[in-house]
Amino acid sequence: MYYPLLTLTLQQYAAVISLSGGVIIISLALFLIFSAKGEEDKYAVKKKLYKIRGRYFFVALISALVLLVFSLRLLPYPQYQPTPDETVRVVGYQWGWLMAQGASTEEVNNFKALKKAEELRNFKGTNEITVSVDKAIRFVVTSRDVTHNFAIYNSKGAIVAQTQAMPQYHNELQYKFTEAGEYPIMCLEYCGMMHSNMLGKIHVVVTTKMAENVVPQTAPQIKK
Ligand SMILES: [Cu+2]
Repeated sequence: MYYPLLTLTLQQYAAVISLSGGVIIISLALFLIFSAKGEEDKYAVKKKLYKIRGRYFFVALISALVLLVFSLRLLPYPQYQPTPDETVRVVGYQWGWLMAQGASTEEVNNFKALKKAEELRNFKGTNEITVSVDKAIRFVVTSRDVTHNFAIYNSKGAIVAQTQAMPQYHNELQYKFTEAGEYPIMCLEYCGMMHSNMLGKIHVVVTTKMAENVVPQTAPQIKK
């Protein structure tokens, strides 16, 4: 059995929910307009509406709060995420991306302390990196010049995660790639003539667990 609703992305869910909400509100308005009979009913309709509003306000408020608590956990903000397996430093510039992996905690902290454009001049990185599938990757993103937006797309062209790349500021974005493949990076904030040339790529690969799982072996003890 195929259930199309279960295969939607988060963005498609949001679209379905807002579309349904819109349809409900418009239907309600149309129903009230057409069920009202002339001038004397205007106040009756108003009264009816106020009654509905009063009754459902708290229901709506509580639903919104519950949804907020649940949806916040889906956001890629670091404070809602577990400790990352890897941190990638990212610098956006007109017009490209520089990504660097393998920094120590100290190096990442030093990177976060860089504020001026000239301090970022010597930052070395590439616009293509390779990461492992199912690892929590934290991107620490800044810009050398103007505001950009670091957006990661999947192979189907849907955004999987994004954050602004702002000068003098570091945004942190955490994401776990659950599928191997190639994830293009594009700039999502118009930043000048060559904006569309701000491309990059993240190769997500399945690493053989061999190397990690090798337990140092000791020779068996022979009992005398
Ligand atoms: Cu840009």
